[in-house]
Amino acid sequence: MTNYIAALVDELYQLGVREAVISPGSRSTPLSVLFCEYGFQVYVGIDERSAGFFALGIAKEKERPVVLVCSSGSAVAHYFPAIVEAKHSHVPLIVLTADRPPELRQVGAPQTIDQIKFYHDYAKYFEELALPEEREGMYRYVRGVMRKAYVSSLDQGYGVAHINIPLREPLSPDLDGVDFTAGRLDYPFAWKTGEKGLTMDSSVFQDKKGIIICGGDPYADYHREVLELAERLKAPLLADPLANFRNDDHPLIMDCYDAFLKSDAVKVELKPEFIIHFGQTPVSKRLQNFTAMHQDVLYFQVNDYFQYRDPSLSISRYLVASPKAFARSVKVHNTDDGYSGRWQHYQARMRRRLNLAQDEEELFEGKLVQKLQDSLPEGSRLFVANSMAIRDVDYFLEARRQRIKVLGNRGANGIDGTVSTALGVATSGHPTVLLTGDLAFFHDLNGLLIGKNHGLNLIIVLLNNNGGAIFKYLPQSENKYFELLFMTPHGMDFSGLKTLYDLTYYEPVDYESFAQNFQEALTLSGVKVLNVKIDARLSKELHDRLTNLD
Ligand SMILES: Cc1ncc(C[n+]2csc(CCOP(=O)(O)OP(=O)(O)O)c2C)c(N)n1
Repeated sequence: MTNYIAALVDELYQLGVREAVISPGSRSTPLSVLFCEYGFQVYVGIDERSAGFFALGIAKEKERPVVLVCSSGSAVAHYFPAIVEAKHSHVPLIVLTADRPPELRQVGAPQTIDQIKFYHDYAKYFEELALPEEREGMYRYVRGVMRKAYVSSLDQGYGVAHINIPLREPLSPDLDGVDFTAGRLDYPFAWKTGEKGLTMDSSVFQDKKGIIICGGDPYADYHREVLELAERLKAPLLADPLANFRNDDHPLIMDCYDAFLKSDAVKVELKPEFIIHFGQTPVSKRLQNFTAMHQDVLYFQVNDYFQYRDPSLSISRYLVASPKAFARSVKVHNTDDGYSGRWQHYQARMRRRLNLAQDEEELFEGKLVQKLQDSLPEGSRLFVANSMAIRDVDYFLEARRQRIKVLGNRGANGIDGTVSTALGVATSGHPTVLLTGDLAFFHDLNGLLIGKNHGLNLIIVLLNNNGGAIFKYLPQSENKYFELLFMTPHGMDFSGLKTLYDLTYYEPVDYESFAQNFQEALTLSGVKVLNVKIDARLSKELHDRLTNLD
């Protein structure tokens, strides 16, 4: 527990917090002792109500967040008046409340109340910490939580961040063995907003190898500026399918990195010195593994507002700034040192391999995505369901000069609401296609009624592998209950939808009939379903073969 809490304390100091106002108690022992040991300016207030207002006064004067630390139970409640004032007068506070571990909750343990989201909307940010664990990943995790608390207390109007901290006995930290550097990144996290973000010293990019990651963003208005930035920096631009950078065949645009970053040797060879990330967390899990592997890299995230997206626990700089303005503000021009060429080499090799899908005669998702890309009219919307559909688009939708918009629900990555969201997109009047697996489709069959009642035009390409085939790629595939609990085959005959929802229904049996049905569907109004039956076993084999470097 000692170094976990030490990392928390150190991170707050690195961020610029200097004062901690502590009220006495047992459960908060590791926090209070380690704030003292670190050398924070510690003040002690016995009554938490006064302590809260005292911290408020410091924060008003210093214009930086002040930490409050208290024990569990009613102590937490006494901060409330100061927190109310902090919310209404916009003063930054970081409130750390110690709590009992889960096994001591709701069992009549002393000094135990429900502290979860205790301050309701009076706190701008709440998070419950995990119980302390002494390992590197957890040190980085706890530092990440402190960053979110710190930035939340300052971003878009100052206010209160509340972190509830469960702690298990023994509670005394080991002061002989404490290491405050546990989990530190090579570059301490820094956060800049507005003007400051745009006037940062961009020489950090000068003559450095870097990559630009563009995650999904349905409202992105910065394609040109970011591509020009990539050109100036000679940085490969890793384009998530939902980022819509794949409407261009620019040589710096990478569109199949998920496949070639499978190789550890390639991950090592392509190590960058900086990363600039716009948009959401990319679909690619391997890209996350890549950033997690290179945590000593200067990793910038740039967004209009603070939304910490760091599942690989490696971000070192957060800039709250418009991506467009930020991209323009970086004036550095790098010379080509061959780094982007290495990416282009793997990109070309991988794309050649993925294109072998075109030789397949059996119906396979990869080739269907390629066929779909060839057939989508200009201006189309392609709404892609979660699970394998979005992964197949990530692999097989190549960057080319085209004007289509790819959308998906990657906020919570659910397989729910897929049909309804696609129908919502279709109200735009643009040709709209939904690419979905069968479980995601089934999950939202009800949604079809809105399409019928409102006369909406939507083509649904149903990749029907009779269940949740994504689980074939996961360790669950070895489980003896695999079919029952994960694959969940349903054997449903979707042709009944024809009469149920008065829609047009096709069952293409090969690529030729798929192309014909699709072309016809483009000319018809209403909802059209192309139920493409796929052999999940063969598909897995093809994925394994085609999405690996030869
Ligand atoms: C609402 C919701 N429930 C459960 C899940 C977990 N889940 C993720 S993928 C998946 C299977 C999806 O199957 P399908 O849509 O047929 O696509 P496939 O895996 O076959 O490509 C499930 C159940 C989820 N993401 N969202």
